[in-house]
Amino acid sequence: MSEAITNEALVEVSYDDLIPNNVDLSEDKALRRALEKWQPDYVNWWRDMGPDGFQEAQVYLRTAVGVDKQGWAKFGYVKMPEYRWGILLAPKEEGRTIPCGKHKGEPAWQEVPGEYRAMLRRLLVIQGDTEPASVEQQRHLGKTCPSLYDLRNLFQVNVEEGRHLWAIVYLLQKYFGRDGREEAAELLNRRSGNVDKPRILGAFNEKTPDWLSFFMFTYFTDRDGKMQLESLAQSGFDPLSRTTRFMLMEEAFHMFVGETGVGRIVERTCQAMNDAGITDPYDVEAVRKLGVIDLPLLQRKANFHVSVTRDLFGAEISTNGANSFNAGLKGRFQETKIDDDHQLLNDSYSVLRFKDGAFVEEEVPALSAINARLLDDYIKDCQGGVNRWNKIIEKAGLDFQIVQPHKAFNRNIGEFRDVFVSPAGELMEQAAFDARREAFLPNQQDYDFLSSLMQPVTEPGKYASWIAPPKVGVDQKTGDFEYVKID
Ligand code: BYC
Ligand code: FE
Ligand code: FE
Repeated sequence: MSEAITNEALVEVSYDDLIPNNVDLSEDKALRRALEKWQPDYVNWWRDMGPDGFQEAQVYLRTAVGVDKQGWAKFGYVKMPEYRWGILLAPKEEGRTIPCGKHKGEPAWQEVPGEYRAMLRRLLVIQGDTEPASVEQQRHLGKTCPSLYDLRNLFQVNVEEGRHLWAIVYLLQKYFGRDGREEAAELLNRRSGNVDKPRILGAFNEKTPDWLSFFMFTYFTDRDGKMQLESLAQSGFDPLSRTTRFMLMEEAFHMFVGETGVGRIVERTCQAMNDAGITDPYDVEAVRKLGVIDLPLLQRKANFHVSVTRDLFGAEISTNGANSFNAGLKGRFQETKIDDDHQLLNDSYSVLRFKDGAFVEEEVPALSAINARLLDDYIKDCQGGVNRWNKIIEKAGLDFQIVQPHKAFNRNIGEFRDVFVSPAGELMEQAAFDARREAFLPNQQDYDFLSSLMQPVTEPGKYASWIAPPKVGVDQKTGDFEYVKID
């Protein structure tokens, strides 16, 4: 088939042209050989598991060919399998030192410290695994896009997650020899949602069945990406710090897609309700008849995505977390801006726990609460966009607020894994929770309704009934720009 030919053709091309990079790829023979072996498998994976039905489409994408202002945002039409997945690291900071843990103040490592090799590899593999997983989760969405603008944004997110995988594979292959190459191969072998070879973390095996899920995912779950990358950007292993600092620039766009996506849905719903004279947000039947998404359903979706994403922070109190921080492999959110000794041997941190049938705030050793603290920072970071969604509802004169559920709601990892609480935080018996589950989390009727709304709109400048147009186009393009040429 033509795929094999394409792959060979790609391998023939100069790697400097094919893979924009600032890591002297052309000078590093061993690394080039490893990447040349991995790249055709990657392209095959992309063709099998990437966006279904759009491999030949011309998509108006941004490609990063350098880390400076000129190289960072080059727009143009490209077929996704031919996207140039650059390997780009943030510029080296001369004299950078390890910001935290027991090696604080020592020069940042330019090579893998032997004693932490296994720990570091595990962090890289977990991070790397999420990137292709999200592409797999989103691969069917193109067929039901609400507009060409949204379709293009989906694909931009997808190719950047693909590039994030490249970024991690670069680190594995350059610094971890044979086992790095094996892990790089495994990253292409696991599959989201597959019972035999699932992706590593829970949330990345969930389905992303509709566009509301996609927007909630990019708002809430890509934000876990942001927080974890922020924590790895503090790493004493300098190549990891530089890699993740560049990834964070792309992450901002993913969260923008999520925030504005949900915001445009909220806007459209409020507008349709006002036009129809509906004032009760809970008059769901009337609202759904307008072909828009009712606000209580948005809340249930948020409850789901928020709780599943909080599990990605690991157990609140965690030896793994303590060890990685103490080793200087990862730091806290904005570590260098925190005013303390950055070693935390004598500090404590207050963690919400469930003990003897009640919630209590307990002071625990700060080192063991590294995950708890990042989760707290994440919850704060989530609130801004939620407030902006609520502003839209308030401006429309409707009485409704989207809220983040209680920390213990619907958790499968950590302190609250065995507790049943409502989104508002009331303790419940399991039976009572199960009886209310359909009010707390998206139910079958919700999914059926959403699925009925998911009809593709591919005429330039047109939008599905349930979402408002964006305020501005991509790259200053105007309303009817053809972001994706499908034929
Ligand atoms: N599901 O001490 P524990 C992104 C495992 S998202 C399944 O509780 P630890 C992106 C854990 O692996 C960012 N298993 O937690 C977003 C361990 O297993 P082992 C991804 C889980 O290790 C959108 C055991 O439970 N990056 O980039 O301190 C689109 C006990 O672990 C889960 C990272 O996460 C779970 N939810 O913290 C695209 C950064 N939670 O080793 C991309 C790298 C825990 O005993 N990873 N376990 O078999 C880490 O820093 C840490 O591994 C975690 C967990 C924060 C994930
Ligand atoms: Fe990513
Ligand atoms: Fe992302």
